[in-house]
Amino acid sequence: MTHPFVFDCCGDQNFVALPFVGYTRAEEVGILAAVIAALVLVTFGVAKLVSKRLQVIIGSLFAVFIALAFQFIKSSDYVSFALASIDASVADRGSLMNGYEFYKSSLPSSEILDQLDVYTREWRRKPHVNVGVLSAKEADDLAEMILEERKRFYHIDHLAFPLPFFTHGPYWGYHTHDSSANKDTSKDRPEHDVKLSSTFTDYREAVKKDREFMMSKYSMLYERVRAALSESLGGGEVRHLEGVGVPGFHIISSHVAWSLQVFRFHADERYEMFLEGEEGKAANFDAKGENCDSTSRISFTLPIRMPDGDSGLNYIDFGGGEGESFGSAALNVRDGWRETCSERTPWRCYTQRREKYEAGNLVVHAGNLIHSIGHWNYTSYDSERITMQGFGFKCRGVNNDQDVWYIYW
Ligand SMILES: O=C(O)CCC(=O)C(=O)O
Ligand SMILES: [Fe+2]
Repeated sequence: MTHPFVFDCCGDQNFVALPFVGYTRAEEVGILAAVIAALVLVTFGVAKLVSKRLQVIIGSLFAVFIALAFQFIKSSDYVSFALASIDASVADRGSLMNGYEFYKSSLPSSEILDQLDVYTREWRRKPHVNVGVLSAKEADDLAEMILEERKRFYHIDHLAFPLPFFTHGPYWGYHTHDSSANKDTSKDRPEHDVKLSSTFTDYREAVKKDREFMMSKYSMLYERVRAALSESLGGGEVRHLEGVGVPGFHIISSHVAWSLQVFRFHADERYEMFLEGEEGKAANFDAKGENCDSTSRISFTLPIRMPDGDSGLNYIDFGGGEGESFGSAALNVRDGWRETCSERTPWRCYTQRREKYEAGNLVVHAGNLIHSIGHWNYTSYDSERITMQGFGFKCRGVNNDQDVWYIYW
C-alpha cells in the first residue's frame, strides 16, 4: 500500500501524516494547527498596529520562537521525558520493577520467595525462533490484506493517546483487563460498546464481531501458525480456545515516538487470570479438569512487516553477562548487571537484549519472560510494524496422553 496522507481507520478515525513526526490522530493535529494559526494571527495583528521597526522586531522574535519550538519538539530528551511521564503515570507501567510486580501480583504471596529460583530460571528462557513460517512474498501479501481492513482496527487509545498503535482483532489484555483496570479509562466505559478504540470496546462484544471474520479471512495463516507452533513446542495438537479472541495483529504505523523506548516492559498475563475473569468465561473451559500446566504458558509473535528502521523484541536476560545497549535508558530499565543485585533480589541482575524480528519467522517465548516491543528509528511515515500475536498453554486430556496446546488472544 502506498501510504495515504490521511490514514482512515478504526471506524471513523483519521491519522494525519505529519512531516518528521509520522501519523498522528487528526483531533490533536487540529488543535496544534489552531494554536499555530492563532499565534500567527495575533503576531500579525499586533504588528499592524505598530511602527515598521517594531514590526521587524516582532517578526524576528516570531521566527526565533518558531525555530526554538521546532527544536524543542524535535529534541528527543523532551519528547522522551514527556512520553515517559505519560507512560508511567497513566498506565502504571514501563519499568522492569512494574513488570516484576505485575507478574508477582498474580502469584500466591507465600510462594514467592521460596520459588524465586524457579521463576528466575524461567525468566531466563530466551525466545525460540521457527524460521520461514511465511515466505517474504507471503508476509508482504498478508500485510496488504491486513491493511485493507483498517476500518476494523482498534485504536489502543488508553495507552497510545494520539499515536498510531492499533490492533486488528480484540486482545483481552488491552480491551478488558488493561483499560478497565485503568481508573482514567474505566470511568465512563459503557458496558457493551464496540466503538473502535480500546477505551470504549467491550472484549466479549468485539469477539462476537471479529472471531468468525478473522478465522475465515486468515484461515491459511492460522493453519500455518498452528503447524509451526506444534513443531516449535515439540509436537502435540494446537487448537483455538473456543468462544474467545483468536490470535490477532498489532499494527504500529510510523511515528517518531517509537524511536524512543516508550513501550512497556512486562510479563504477559497468566491464563488463569483470563479464564477466571469475565472475558474468558465464554471459553467455558475448565483448566483443572483438562489437566493443564500453568508453567507452560507461552507467547508467540509472527512478524509480518517490519519497519524500515528494523525492530524486534527487547527482553530481559537474568543470566547476566554482556548485553547490547539500545539507546538511552528509559524509566527504570538499564542495560547490564546491577551492583545492588543479590540472590534475594535476582530481578536486579539482568541484561537487556534484543531478538531482532524477520518477517515470516515465528518467535515463541515463555509467558513470564519480561519483554517489550523493540523501538526502531523513524525514517518516514511510509512504513509500519505488523505482527501477529497470541498466547497458549498446554493441557493433557484425562483420557488422552497427547498434549494439546490451546491458543487465544
Ligand atoms: O509485538 C511484539 O513484538 C510483542 C507484543 C507484546 O509483547 C504484547 O502485546 O504483549
Ligand atoms: Fe507481551
